Amino acid sequence: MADQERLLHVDEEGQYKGRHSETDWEEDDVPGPDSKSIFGWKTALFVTLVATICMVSLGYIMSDWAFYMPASTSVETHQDAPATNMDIGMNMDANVDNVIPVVSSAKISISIPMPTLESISTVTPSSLAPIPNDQDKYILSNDWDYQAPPQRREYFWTVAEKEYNPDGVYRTMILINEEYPGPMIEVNEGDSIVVHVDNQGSNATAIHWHGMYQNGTNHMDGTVGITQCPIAPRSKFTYEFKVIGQSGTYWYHGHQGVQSADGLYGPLIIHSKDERHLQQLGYHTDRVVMLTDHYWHLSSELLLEYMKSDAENAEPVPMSALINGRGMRDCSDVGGRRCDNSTSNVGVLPFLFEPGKNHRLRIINTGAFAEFQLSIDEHEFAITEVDGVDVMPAWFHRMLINPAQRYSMILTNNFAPGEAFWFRAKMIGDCFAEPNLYLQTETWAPVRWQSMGGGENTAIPMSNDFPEAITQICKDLDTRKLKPVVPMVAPEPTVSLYFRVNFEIGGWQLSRGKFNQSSFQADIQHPTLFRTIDGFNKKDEAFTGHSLLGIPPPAFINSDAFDLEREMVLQTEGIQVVDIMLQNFDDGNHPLHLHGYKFFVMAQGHGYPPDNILDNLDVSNPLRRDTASVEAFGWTLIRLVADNPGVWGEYSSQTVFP
Ligand SMILES: [Cu+2]
Repeated sequence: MADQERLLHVDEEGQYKGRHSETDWEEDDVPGPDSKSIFGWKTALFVTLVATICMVSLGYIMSDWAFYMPASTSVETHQDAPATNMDIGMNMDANVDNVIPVVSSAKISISIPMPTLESISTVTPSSLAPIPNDQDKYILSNDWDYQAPPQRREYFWTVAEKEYNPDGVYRTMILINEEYPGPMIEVNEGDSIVVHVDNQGSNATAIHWHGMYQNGTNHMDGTVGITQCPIAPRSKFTYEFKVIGQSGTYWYHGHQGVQSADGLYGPLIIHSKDERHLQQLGYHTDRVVMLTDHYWHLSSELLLEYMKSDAENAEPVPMSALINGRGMRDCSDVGGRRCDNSTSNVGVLPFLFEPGKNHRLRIINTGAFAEFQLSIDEHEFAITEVDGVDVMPAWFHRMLINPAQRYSMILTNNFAPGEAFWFRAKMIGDCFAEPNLYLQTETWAPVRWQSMGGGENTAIPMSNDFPEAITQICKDLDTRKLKPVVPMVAPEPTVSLYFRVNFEIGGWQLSRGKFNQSSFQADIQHPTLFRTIDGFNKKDEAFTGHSLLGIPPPAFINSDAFDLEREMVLQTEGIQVVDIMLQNFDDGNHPLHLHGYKFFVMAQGHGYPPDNILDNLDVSNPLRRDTASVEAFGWTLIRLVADNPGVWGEYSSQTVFP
């Protein structure tokens, strides 16, 4: 099997051939240690797809999907201790008496002037002076062995609270090995990732691997209440899964409550053996650039405030924008908070590039809520990757990136030695629910091209922003011109679904996000996956679908086995091609992320979808990705080849529940 076919499951004509389960691999396809077939792939392809509508955390909408495999399966969890001490953030919707007014000091109605070149230069002097650079860890080595035999890449992580000041202001964060952001995982396709998590924090936790197919390891997806119980404090859990059929830029993050907003995240990079061919533009250096909206309070506090009675879905407004976990605030302007902006972890690291060569930046929005607009003065850049899918280079001046999305950009080589420009990362503040006295929406970093002979360049950029108007509407970058390098025709749908995305105020004046009539409430002690496996093992017809028509239909919302109001489960049998029309009746943009898959983005728009939408789709090679937004009062049509057995969450990734 040719590598490209293997990668994307298409034949020479670009027709979809179906996903390879582990048992499809011939022995010489992926040499290396045998992997377990937890779900018993060999027995049958009896597949169910589940969608659950959820609403937990910083608000917004979630749903799950699941595929199923036959009875007589069991799931090993590597949990050392039973789940206890269920962290804030789950199941709190009906009980919000203990509200802590944590953000009240930030709600003051004045408008905030944008930072100017002068204010940036004076507020962030140390960004222009040499800073001890502890962030080389996000620069990928040119010596990486793409052809290395498959191997176990093993990591040992301790998760714990730490007082930290990413932008100068101290706050409690939840960090891995006291690093912020977390360590980079870098592997080849075909490797196994093994992460030993030791939770020394005060609350429960879990780690989700965003964008990983987890084909055969659904229980390693890291989604509390869907695929696992949370990892209790003082206990350990080992994640182990093999990376098959995907490559590119991904990330991991806490998936209990909104812990990624507390610092619990990092990059996950997968190299294809063909990476340098799939990427159509060559590049000399390769690095990860994470953009984060930063808060000064623990997410557990913000969550209580957000979910309380009468809050009406006013999402917490961030304070600062960070690049790779760093920013810089003027400590005299932070409302008396404990602040030190002279420590070596504060500031903005300059980018230094060699002229005459191309450079790849893997941009990840690791934030909880804000969409970022990104540009580098006078630098047109090519986008060459979207959520792990290599795309033909397309040129842009500005990038819009929503939470959990990734884009690779290539900077080309037409700049002179010694030149310097501003890299501008701006949160689109127009989409914030309310003014915030302390909000600094923008952060800048100098992009410097090495001086003659490779010498140091310490120039302060004097460059100007592009003249085009900046974006004030939150929605996805227009991706219609981004075409996957390896083409795939979107197959005809076998199932069509309509999800109404909305917020509704119910009892006790509680506002909750909904898909149709359902708002997810996780059962953290009996996750969806475990209940479903039990149901199949017992041949319970409520779970198998036999109770409906005597035979399970190809796809149905399973309201027999699951309480529709709190867990909307779409179940499929066999491989189905599922169209989902998401229509957003809320005034906020919602990035939606499906676990275990990439889907086709068929069309997006504002208002109501046109009546003839299905007649006018370009199915020849639509963009595939794992996180796409449905804009305020807009719609998005995605198409999914449901072929990955398991229970998969679909979430609004703004909740940091991607
Ligand atoms: Cu994810």
